[in-house]
Amino acid sequence: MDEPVDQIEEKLPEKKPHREELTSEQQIRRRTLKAFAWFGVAGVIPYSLWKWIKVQPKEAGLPKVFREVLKVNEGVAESYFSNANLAPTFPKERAAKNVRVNGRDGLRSAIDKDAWQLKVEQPGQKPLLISLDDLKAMPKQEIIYQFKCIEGWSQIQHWAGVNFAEFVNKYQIGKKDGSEEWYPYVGMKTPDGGYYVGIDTPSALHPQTILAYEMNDQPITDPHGAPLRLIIPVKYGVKNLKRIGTIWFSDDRPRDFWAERGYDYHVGL
Ligand SMILES: Nc1nc2c(c(=O)[nH]1)N[C@H]1C(S)=C(S)[C@@H](COP(=O)(O)O)O[C@H]1N2
Ligand SMILES: [Mo]
Repeated sequence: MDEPVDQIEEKLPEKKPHREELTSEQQIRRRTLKAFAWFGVAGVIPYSLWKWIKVQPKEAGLPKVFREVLKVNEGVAESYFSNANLAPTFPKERAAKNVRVNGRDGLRSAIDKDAWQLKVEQPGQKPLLISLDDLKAMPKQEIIYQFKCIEGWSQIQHWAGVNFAEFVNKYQIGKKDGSEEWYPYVGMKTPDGGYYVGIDTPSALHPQTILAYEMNDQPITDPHGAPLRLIIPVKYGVKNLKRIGTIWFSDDRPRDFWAERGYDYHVGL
């Protein structure tokens, strides 16, 4: 469902009117396309990303994410930048059949997958418990992309699950009580606490971040993190936590298994 940029442009009026004559929707569209051009993102804006941009809060008529991106250009700050970049995707045939397994921390004890529930915590609020069926009832998003481990291997893999930004939107989590302000960090850990990661919220909200329950069109197997794992293409493998037990939002940087062992905290691509 990719909508090429020139198709978007075709929908603009033939004769280019002055800015004052453009509707605000058209202006946002133009400025958004310009913001993309700034970063040299070539050719195509996937339709899913376009939809995502349109629902972002606006600041001075420009979706906030691009306002933030432009601030980066102005030399101010930082990681919303990654939201303008999409990991390249591949046709299904390219996906590996024998998916590599790496890392069993937090997976060594058995879990009862039928009893499993995702716990979501947020400061000052009662934890939410969400079942796999609740997640499966949401729209399914697939991705076939090159998964990269910091140890030097990579593989084209096929995952599917729930878009993380849609998930937080549905459950109305991630923002500080009664405000539009996001908690800066998301933490995730296995049910036994044996593996844990911290992620900056903008990366978690990147349109390709998924809470995955399928690999190669099948339920995820135990060594790959059944019943639910994180797939976050803007980060190296280490952040793609398998067997999620708890997700929480916080002001403080959550503990991170590999950061505690000397890796860079953000390990972004
Ligand atoms: N629970 C848990 N998740 C984890 C790990 C781990 O040891 N335990 N290893 C990480 C690392 S380093 C990588 S490269 C990927 C590997 O995912 P895979 O086994 O599905 O290839 O999982 C990540 N998530
Ligand atoms: Mo890894």
